[in-house]
Amino acid sequence: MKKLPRNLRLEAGNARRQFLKLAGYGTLGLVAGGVWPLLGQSAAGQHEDAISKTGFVPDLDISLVAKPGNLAIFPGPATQIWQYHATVNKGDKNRVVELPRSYLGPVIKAQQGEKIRIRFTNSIPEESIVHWHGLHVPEAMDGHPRYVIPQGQSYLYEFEVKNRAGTYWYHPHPHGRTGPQVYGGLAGLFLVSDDEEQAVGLPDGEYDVPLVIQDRTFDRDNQLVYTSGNRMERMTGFLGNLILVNGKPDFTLPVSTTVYRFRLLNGSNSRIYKLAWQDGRPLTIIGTDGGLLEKPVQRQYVFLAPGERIELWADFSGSPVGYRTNIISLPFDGGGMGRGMMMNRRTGTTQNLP
Ligand SMILES: [Cu+2]
Repeated sequence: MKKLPRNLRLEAGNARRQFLKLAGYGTLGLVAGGVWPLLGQSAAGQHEDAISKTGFVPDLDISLVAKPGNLAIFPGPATQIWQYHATVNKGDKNRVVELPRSYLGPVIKAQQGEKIRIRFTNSIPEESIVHWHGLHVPEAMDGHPRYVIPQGQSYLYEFEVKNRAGTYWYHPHPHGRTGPQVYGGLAGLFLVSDDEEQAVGLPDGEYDVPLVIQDRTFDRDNQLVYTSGNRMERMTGFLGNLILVNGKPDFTLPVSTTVYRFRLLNGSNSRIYKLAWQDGRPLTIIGTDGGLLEKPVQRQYVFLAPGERIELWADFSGSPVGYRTNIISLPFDGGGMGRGMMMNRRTGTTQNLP
C-alpha cells in the first residue's frame, strides 16, 4: 500500500491549559468490567541466584540494566535521567525495541507460553527491583519491594508468560522510591502476543504504536524536578506541568491512510487523563489492562489512571491528506483527590501507583 503523509498529533505541551486543569478522579465502567479472566498463577518456583542451578530453558534471555544517563530532551543542557537498557542474549533480537531518543526503556515483546529470563542489574545509586505490571508471575519474580538489590547487584527473573495478548509494563518497585525512580525515567512496555490476537489480524509493525503518556516538570537547566513535600502534593500526588508522549514534549506521529493500533499507557505518577479524539470521532477501544476485549467498544472518551493501559483502533483511510487530529485530555472534575489508586487484585487493597 502506498503511504500518504498524514499527521496525527498526540497533543502534548501545547495543550497545557487543558492538561493542567486535570485534578479530579473518574472512572468508566469499561475499565472496571469483568471482561478479562484472572489467570491462575503458576506454582511459585524457588528462586535461585545462579542461572546454572535452575534448569530453566528460556525462549528469550535478556539482560536488563538500570543506569544513569543523559538525554537531549530540549535545546540546551541534556537532562539527567535513569534508564533501562536491554540486550538479547538468546532469542529473536527484534523482541527488544528501543524507543528512539527517549528516556523510556525498550519495549519487550513476548509470546504467551514463552519462557522468559531477564538478568536485571541495578546500576543506579540506590536500591531497586523490577516489577512486571500486569503480568501473572510467581511471587519471587514479581519485583516485590522486599527483593530490592543495591547498586551493582543483579536479580534473576525467570517466568513463563501466562497472560493473554495485551499491553503490560515494567517499572521499579522499591519501597518509598518507586515514584522518584519511575519519574527519573525507569519504565518500559512489555507486550504480549498470542494466537487469539494473531487470528484477529490487528495492525502490526509500524502500524502498532506505543504511546506512553507522562507528566514531568523541568527546571531552567532542563533537569527533572520531583517534589512531594507541599500540602497540595501530599493530597494529589506529584503533578508535572508538561505532558510528554514517549518521552517527548512535542510528540507528533505522521500516519498513513490506513488502520492503526495505539497502545496507550498512563505512565504518570499521579495524573489522570480523560482521553478523546479532538475531532470528535469516538474512541474505538480494543483492549484494556486485561488484554484484548472480546469485541471493540466505542466511547467518546475514556479515563486513564496511572498505570492503566488502553488500546485503540483507529482508521485514517477516510481522512483527507494533510489532516491533523489529536488525542487530547479533556478537562474534568471529579469527587476524588486526583490521586492515582489501583486495586490490587491479589489482596483487595489499594495502593499508590505506579
Ligand atoms: Cu505497577
